[in-house]
Formats: sequence, structure tokens, C-alpha cells
Amino acid sequence: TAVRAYAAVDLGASSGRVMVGRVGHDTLELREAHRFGNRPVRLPEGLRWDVLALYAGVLAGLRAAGQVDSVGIDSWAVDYGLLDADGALLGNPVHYRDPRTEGVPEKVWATVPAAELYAATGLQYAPFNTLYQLAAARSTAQFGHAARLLLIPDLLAYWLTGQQGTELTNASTTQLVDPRTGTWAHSLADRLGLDLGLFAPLRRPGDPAGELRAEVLEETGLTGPVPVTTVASHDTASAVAAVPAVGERFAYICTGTWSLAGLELAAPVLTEESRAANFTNELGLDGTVRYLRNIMGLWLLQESVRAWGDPALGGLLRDAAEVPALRSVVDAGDAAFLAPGRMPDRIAEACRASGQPVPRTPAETTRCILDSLALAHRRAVADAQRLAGHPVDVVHIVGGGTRNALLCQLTADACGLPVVAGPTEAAALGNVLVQARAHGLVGDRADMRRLLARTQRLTRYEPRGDAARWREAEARLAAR
Ligand code: ADP
Ligand code: LRH
Repeated sequence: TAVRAYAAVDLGASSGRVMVGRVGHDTLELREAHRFGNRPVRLPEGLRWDVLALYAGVLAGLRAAGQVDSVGIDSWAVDYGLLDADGALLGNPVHYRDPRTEGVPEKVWATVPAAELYAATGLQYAPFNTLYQLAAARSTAQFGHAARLLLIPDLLAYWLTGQQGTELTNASTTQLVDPRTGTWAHSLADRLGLDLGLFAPLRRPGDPAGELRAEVLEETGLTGPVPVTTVASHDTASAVAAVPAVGERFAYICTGTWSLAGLELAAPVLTEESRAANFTNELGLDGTVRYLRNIMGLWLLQESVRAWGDPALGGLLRDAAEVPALRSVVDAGDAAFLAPGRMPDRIAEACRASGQPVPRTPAETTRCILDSLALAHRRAVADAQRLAGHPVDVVHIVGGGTRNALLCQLTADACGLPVVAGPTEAAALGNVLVQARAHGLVGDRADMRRLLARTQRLTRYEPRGDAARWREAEARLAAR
């Protein structure tokens, strides 16, 4: 049977990569064609993405990938570029960790109370939701010249093809989409005076998104026509699509810069209790709902490692495994850890303020971070099951964190459930499989997952029975 090759462009907050997936009836192989750093730049006006460097990385990656049957693009959510009336980019896209939204949510809530926002959009509160970014941006000179807004993957797709669109799973992270219907929340936007005409028309995973422009073919050495296929362009939506689960009784944790922990549901949970627990209802593949909580994730470790002058991760994790467990834990869901800088100090301060031993060495700080992440995973998995009335038997971990065996084992211990870890490049695999499906190579979501379970290397971690210690740590945090 035919084997086809698909290029997956997957841009995470810490690195971008172009992967090539080869898909056949019973085969799925992924190879890395090119990986490049994604470093935010601190300009006088604030923290910005280096989007031209990312585009150059995409072109280099497509050249390294060689001839493919189609290209798909996914990236982190919520951020966007503005275009003027000629279609030219206005400035560097603002990074979601930029502090420009400080104090903005309160102003938005004065017009539309937070409870109404949740009822209409199902989105968790996060200061960087596109809605708040737009409320912060609209008084700027740049915004006055904007004729179009493209979310990051849609911006890159536009540069590759000349075609504009707004992909639905990523649109659902703007807080301007109704998760019940998968269409724009017009009356909400009207009340806030936000012009939805800035967005290009919605498109869905599987829809065609144009073909590589002649100049792109020339720069990459590819022979046209090469179609670009719309995938689940929110990286987390692609990653959830590639969770190799069997049946429906599973929770997932997408671990990378963030930990996104929750459930795949058929309908959103819009209750007041769910809002209070800060669960989000983002849209997934085929009208599914990604009911999950954002946890600060390995960002805490990445930023600490940067502060220590980039020691090797392997040695650090080995040393951390020797540190006694659960000595101090911090709230890994706390937005206080959102901004860059001084991470080990900020973690030490949080331990001191809650009357716990202060981690002193990099190994102790690393252990504190991993214990705290596992504890946050436990709480999210338990809360999601309760709030959605959807029990699970297993937790799937996908993404970069699957390479951290200590984190996977601690998560199994904390949740009291078996953990199945893998695949590591889940977002790229979800991206590839949606392209393959659009071209008739695989069937429905369950088929995609069966193919993943058969072909990907997965590691199972059984919970070690120390539930009482995790309950105690949880109570310690709650008592703060
Ligand atoms: P993103 O997509 O958000 O950029 P990734 O899924 O690539 O993130 O995951 C990055 C994280 O994976 C890093 O922060 C790091 O903690 C973890 N990681 C990467 N390589 C290793 C490794 N060899 N051992 C342990 N952890 C690793
Ligand atoms: C992970 C992610 C996450 C969003 C955040 C901004 O890469 O897309 O799902 O909340 O970035």
C-alpha cells in the first residue's frame, strides 16, 4: 500500500521543529528534519516573539524535509500578528508573557462580568487570553493601522501560501468563540467593542489552506504543487489528538513548557464550580472539548536551569531523584510564576512564605519543582473527573516531559493511577495524522489512536502506594 510523507511544522514556546511523518496503512514513522530555538526578545516596548527567525526556521526545515505530499502548521496558542491593509506585518507579535495585560482583565469584567465571560466562552481565566491582549492593544497606534489579525500558525501559513484563514481549535483560545457551537461569540464581542471582522474566516482541521507560493518552492527546493493542509493548529489540540488512548476512560497531561492536564469531552462544562476551579473548555479535533487546566509546567525548571547557567538536565534530574520527596511544594498553577526571571529565588520565596524548608541547591529546587508539578497534575486529574463526571483508569503523558522519567513516576504516584508516557513529539504526530486523514490514509480519531498505540514506543509507570504522603502535601498547600 501507498506510503505518504507529511511535513509537520510544530512551534513550541521553547523550540520549533519541522518533522516528517511517513504514514502507511499500518505504519507511522516520524523523523526530525530541523529543530531551532525560539527565544523571546526583550525590546524597549516589551517582550516579543522573533517571528521572522521562526519563519526562516520553517523554510530551512522544509528544505531539510525534502519532497512531501503536504505541510501542516501548529504552534502555541493565543498570540497573533497584525497586518495592515496591504497585508504587511505590523511589528513583532507580542509574547503572552509580556506584562501589557496587567490590570486589563478587571477593566473587561467591568463591562462583562467574569461569570458571564465563562458562560459564553468556557475559557479559563488567564491574563494572556487573546481577548485581554486585544483590550490592552486597542489604544495603541499600531492597532489603529490593523486591518487583519492572524494567529501565529495562520500567519505562517499565510506567508507560505498567500491565503488567510483562522483555524478553529486555536480560535477557541481567543475567548471569542462559543464552545457549544464552534462559532464566534458575536454578542460578547459587540459588548466589548471588539471587531470580529479583524479575523479571517474560520477553517477546520482537514480543510485545504492553499499551496506553497512559487518563491517558497524556490527557497526550499521543493517541486510544486505542495498543498498546505489545515491541522488542529493549536499545539495542544494536535497533541491531544495524538494521545494513544484506548476507549474513553483516560486523562491526559501534555507536558512541555506548560502542563495541560485534563479530559477529552463531547460537550463543554460551563458551571460556576468549573469556573472557580479555573478549568478551560478549548476545542479539539472533530468538535471535541479539551477540558483542562493550565499548569506552569516545565517552564519552572527551564527558567531555573537558565538562571543556573544551563547545566546538563540529565545530571540535575539524577541528583534530584536522591533528594527526599515532598519536603517543600509550591502551587505550580500560580500565575505568580508566569513572568520570566529569578525563578529559583521566586520558588524559594514561595517555600519560605508557606513555612516550608527552603530548597538551597539546584538539586533541591529541581526536586521541589517536580514534586510540585506532580501534585498539580494530581489535583487537575482529580478535579476534572469530579467536575465533568467522567472517571478515568489511566493517565497519558505526552510531550517533552515524557523524557523526564522522575516526573512521570511522581505523576503516577501522585494520581494513584498508571501513567502511560509517550509519544514525545505528540503535537507533530497529531499534525501529521490530521493531514493523512484529510488525504484518506487513516480513518476516524479512534483509528488514529489505534495506529499510534501500535507504532509508538510507550512506557508504563505503576503508582507506588504512598497516597497518604500526597494527601498530606496537598493539605499543606491548601492550608497556606
Ligand atoms: P514546547 O513544545 O513547549 O517547546 P517540549 O514539548 O519540547 O516543549 O518540551 C520541552 C521540555 O522537555 C523541556 O523544558 C525539558 O524539561 C524537557 N526535556 C527535553 N529534553 C529532555 C531530556 N533529555 N530529559 C529530560 N527532560 C527533557
Ligand atoms: C502550549 C500552549 C498552551 C497555551 C499556551 C499559551 O504550548 O499552547 O495550550 O495555554 O501555550
